[in-house]
Amino acid sequence: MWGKRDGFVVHDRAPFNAEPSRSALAEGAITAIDTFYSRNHGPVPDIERREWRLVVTGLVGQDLTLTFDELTSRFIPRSVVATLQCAGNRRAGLAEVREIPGEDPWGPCATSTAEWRGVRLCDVLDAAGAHTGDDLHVAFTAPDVSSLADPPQPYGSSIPAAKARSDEVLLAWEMNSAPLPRVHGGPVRVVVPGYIGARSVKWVTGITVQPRPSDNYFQATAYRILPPDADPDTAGPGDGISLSSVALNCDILEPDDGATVSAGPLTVRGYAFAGDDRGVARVDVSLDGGRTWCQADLEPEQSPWSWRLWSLCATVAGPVTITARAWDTTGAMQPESAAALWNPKGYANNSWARVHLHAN
Ligand SMILES: Nc1nc2c(c(=O)[nH]1)N[C@H]1C(S)=C(S)[C@@H](COP(=O)(O)O)O[C@H]1N2
Ligand SMILES: [Mo]
Repeated sequence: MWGKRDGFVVHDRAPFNAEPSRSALAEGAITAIDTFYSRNHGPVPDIERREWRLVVTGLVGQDLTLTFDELTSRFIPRSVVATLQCAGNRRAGLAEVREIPGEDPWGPCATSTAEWRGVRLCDVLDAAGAHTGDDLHVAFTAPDVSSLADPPQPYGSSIPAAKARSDEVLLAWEMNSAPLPRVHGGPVRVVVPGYIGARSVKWVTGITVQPRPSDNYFQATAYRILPPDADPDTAGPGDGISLSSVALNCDILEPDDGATVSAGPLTVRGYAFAGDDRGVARVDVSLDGGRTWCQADLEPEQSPWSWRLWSLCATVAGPVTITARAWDTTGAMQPESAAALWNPKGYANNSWARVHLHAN
């Protein structure tokens, strides 16, 4: 479906929600388009490039409407390698602690990395004479109507103006040098590197500069960390903690959880990602449940907005649990247990990664 390779884990067909297998995601630091996870809250729109329009409004000098040709020719294009990570990535680990009804049990592969090409959002804001001020917000709207929202509404979100004006935030029409596929937001999507995937609005058609965050359901009510005793069905706008930058995270991609491998040397591989203005500084791997640790080799940083793949050669025998944890450039480290992080919507599980295998 949607051009994804065999072996995809499809959580829902409509709306389409699917992640690659661990081994597929491990194939490269840039994720192939047929391997990139996809997260949708409604039907995938079908918009021709020549019909697409972008309207920039709100606190601007003058409303600005751009066609696809105008967007791509009036501003200087640039490319950014950036990782997208869904706030629901690794939710399955939280659901093991306590059930999370109504949300997909994403494994560790609701994250992928691409080279995005587009124009800087700040250049388009400037062309509209957008007001500046770090207390403002830039809201995005899209045409896909989600019946999962309460009440049903088109998808939308917002980011603070300071982030919106940062160089890395793009209006992108290419992914890995190919036209942006429909399922990933073609003709044009927002890419907000370092923030949860939910802010990278696909099929963007509206940008509004405003004094407050978006009141869209997916900004005001969903994608917020509620306290463990809250009822997510009665939570309303503004409840809980709004998610923005991605929490420091890592997981193991090879070997797969539950794998049987030959006893002896084994290469363990995975990813680590630190959101927004932090980087991955170190990844530790333990074969004894966290009593002792070895440092993994980090692949070179592709961009400040990208994950880092890591690997470690270990020697294994019998039943083994491999544990991994990352440290970021501020000296922060992932929390040990998913139990401590459990929240009713199952967001932002960044507890230590574990896979169990048998080596014989
Ligand atoms: N218009 C629109 N944009 C959207 C979504 C959506 O459902 N509709 N899902 C968001 C979420 S939660 C994520 S994680 C990313 C997923 O992007 P992808 O499908 O390209 O991987 O898109 C974001 N942008
Ligand atoms: Mo997401």
